[in-house]
Amino acid sequence: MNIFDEFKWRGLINQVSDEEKVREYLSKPGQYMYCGFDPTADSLHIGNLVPLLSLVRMKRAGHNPLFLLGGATGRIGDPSGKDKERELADEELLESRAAKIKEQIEIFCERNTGDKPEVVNNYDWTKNMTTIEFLRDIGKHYTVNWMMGKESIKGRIGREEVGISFTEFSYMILQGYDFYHLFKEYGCRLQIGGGDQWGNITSGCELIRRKDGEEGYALTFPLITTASGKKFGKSEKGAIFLNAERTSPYTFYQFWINTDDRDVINFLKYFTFLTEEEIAELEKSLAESPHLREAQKRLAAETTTMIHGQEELDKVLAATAALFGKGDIKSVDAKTLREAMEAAPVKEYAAGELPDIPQILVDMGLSKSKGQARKDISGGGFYINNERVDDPAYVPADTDFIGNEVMLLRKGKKNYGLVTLK
Ligand code: 629
Repeated sequence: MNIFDEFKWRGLINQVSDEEKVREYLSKPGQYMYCGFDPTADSLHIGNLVPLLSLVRMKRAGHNPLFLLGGATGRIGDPSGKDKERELADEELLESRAAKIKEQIEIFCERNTGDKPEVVNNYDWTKNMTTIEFLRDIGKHYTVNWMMGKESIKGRIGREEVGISFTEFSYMILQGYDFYHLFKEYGCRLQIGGGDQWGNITSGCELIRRKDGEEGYALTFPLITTASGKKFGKSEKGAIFLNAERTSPYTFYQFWINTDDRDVINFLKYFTFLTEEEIAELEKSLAESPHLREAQKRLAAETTTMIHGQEELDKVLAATAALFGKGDIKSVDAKTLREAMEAAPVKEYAAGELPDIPQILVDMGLSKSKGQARKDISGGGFYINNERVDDPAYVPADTDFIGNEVMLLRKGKKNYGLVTLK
């Protein structure tokens, strides 16, 4: 099966410059294609996942995807989809973010293809270019008229309060030049990206045609929407990042497991490597026994392994099972437990200075007074590590501290708290 047709059944095609030619291009092995990522943060987020995965799909299909880091473009700022001018980021900061994203891309690619990715940085071929070269060799091929027709520019023109600087206006020329450069250097004729990138990508097709009379192709992915109308990829606490320090594997897993029934089949197509048959099976399960949430569980497991690896998934599954009833909490990894309990109150005490349990409940705000706490405990609604403790005078043993560092308290059904030792 041509990889283009796979993209099609997955619902990943939004716009293509020339469907027949792209299909033909991809019908031969070892073709080059690229997608760019600007270092606007120190980690990619799930909004980058479709293109990132698509490059990996290309590699698994025997092609040569290039992962482009926008060292240069990150210094300028893409106006696409932005309704106002952005502040320039500090150059040193951009460098350190780019290094982190590069590492992230490498781990991701190796984990999912078994092979190192080819990462290029557009700062390498633009940093020594002179202004005169830029204006004569590249700028001359663009008419301002054509540029003004692009969505990213149109949205900012005629709005005097926001406007657009010459810097951001020039962004599409830089991205266009990248495509030209990669075409010359690798014979790369295909650039992919989200729907917001259509103008920037076709800017490169234009330059390739004007300078060399050759053809470059554009392919964009649809914007991911959710049935509820909520913006995809955002939690209450903001974007879901791929970096475990920014978004814990537990939170990442939870994000996917909470996918709406109406979205889950599409998401399996967009965000996993599962085949059409495997997804059809899950679709059947969703129709027949939605309460089992098999499709969501599979989606969450696949995406978590893809980003964080099998070992992290196992920890998350152990924590999920223990917290939702079935597993043994003592077997849960302490770090994962803390991440899972992110929203719960935490109280830290010096090792020898642990107060009695009623006092801890008061300190945590789980009970109003020590008297109330004693009643809560003897009433049978208090748990340490999910095991009922009904003696208000109970003194925690060392073994109650998971990994020697954390003890999980629960009052009632779902009022959790964590006790940690200094
Ligand atoms: C130089 C820079 C290039 C080609 C691309 C670029 C980056 C591009 C951009 N992309 C977004 C980003 O960096 O801004 N101008 O965050 C982002 N992209 C992935 C998808 C996207 C897009 O990384 O294309 O549509 C999100 O899904 O917004 O030579």
